Amino acid sequence: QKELFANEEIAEAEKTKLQPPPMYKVVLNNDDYTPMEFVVEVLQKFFGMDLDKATQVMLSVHYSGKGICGTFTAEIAETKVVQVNTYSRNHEHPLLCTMEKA
Ligand code: TYC
Repeated sequence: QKELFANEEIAEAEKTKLQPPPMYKVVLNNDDYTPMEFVVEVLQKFFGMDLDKATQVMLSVHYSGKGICGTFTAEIAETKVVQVNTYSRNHEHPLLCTMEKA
């Protein structure tokens, strides 16, 4: 009985296009040259993190190689990637922001 209702809901969602949009992780990649303070500034400026959260994420990228800044729909994720990479290049830092399917 339960499965029957679940299947009905899935069928209904498909019919009425209620599937959630595909989501993408926006990823910050480590490098040896970008100053830590600049990465913290980027995380605050483009991802709305407070100083503590931005510092945590920056250090996690620094020690592990990569870190997730957030998960967004395709259009928003693409915009974040372009904003971060443009801002970094304008400040002559090699900081690299990428996206991957969540
Ligand atoms: N590894 C850099 C340094 O030691 C800091 C850094 C952190 C760079 C995170 C990029 O995404 C990054 N100055």
